[in-house]
Amino acid sequence: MGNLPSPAFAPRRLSSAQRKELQDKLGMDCMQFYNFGVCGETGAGKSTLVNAVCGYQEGDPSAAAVGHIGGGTRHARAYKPAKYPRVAIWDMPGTNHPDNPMNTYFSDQKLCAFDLLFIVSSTVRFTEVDAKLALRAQREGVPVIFIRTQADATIHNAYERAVRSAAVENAANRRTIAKEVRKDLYKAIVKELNNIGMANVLLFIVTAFAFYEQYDPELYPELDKEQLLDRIEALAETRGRK
Ligand SMILES: Nc1nc2c(ncn2[C@@H]2O[C@H](COP(=O)(O)OP(=O)(O)O)[C@@H](O)[C@H]2O)c(=O)[nH]1
Ligand SMILES: [Mg+2]
Repeated sequence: MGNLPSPAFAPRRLSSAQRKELQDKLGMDCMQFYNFGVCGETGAGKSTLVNAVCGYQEGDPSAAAVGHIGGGTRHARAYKPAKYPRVAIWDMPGTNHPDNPMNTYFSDQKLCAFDLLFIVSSTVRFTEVDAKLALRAQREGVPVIFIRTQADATIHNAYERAVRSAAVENAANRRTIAKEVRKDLYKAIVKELNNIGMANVLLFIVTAFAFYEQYDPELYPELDKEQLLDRIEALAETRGRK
């Protein structure tokens, strides 16, 4: 499903005055960096995913704060992973935050200036706000990729259910269950995306924990980790070319 989002050159959409304003107000460099915006509800797992992509370990002073109940990220903030020199990945405020009214979120957060938006969810359903945001982004020419994160929890639940019903006997079957869960999630989310008129967008199913070297592949299967990182790298490289 989905094609490579065309490497839209966001700066073309912006006047030099707008670029200057973005630089001055947000510290956003539209010329040298490929700016990814990570959007979604508070609690979806945006900050955790930003840290995972950047390779920040728990407690790293550079890392985005995680799990701030009720608060969450109030202002957009850029993180620059050392391994991708042209990438700025922005942890955006929750799309359901009371301080961020949904009908002005797109313009308030200057989403037009981003090269690509990730819409992150930890459930099968995307909220109305996220769906609207994605549609608006498409209309404005900003490519969107959907990410279903926290899939490890879904896999764990399915595994526990299977163990209780004696459908599995040993941990080796966890991999089989992970594959089935991924397939089911994919199917269910693609259906959802079709329902909201977003057929033909990319979807990645991930767990943030699999981005770390010390992860246990039995507990946290890789899922679409490599595909997501490859995509980030490939898109960011387009920024370096004339
Ligand atoms: N099991 C699991 N938990 C996660 C994952 N990603 C995030 N979480 C947890 O979900 C909660 C919310 O994550 P956070 O990154 O703060 O969400 P945000 O509000 O969207 O930035 C935290 O308790 C995280 O530890 C994941 O991939 N797997
Ligand atoms: Mg956050």
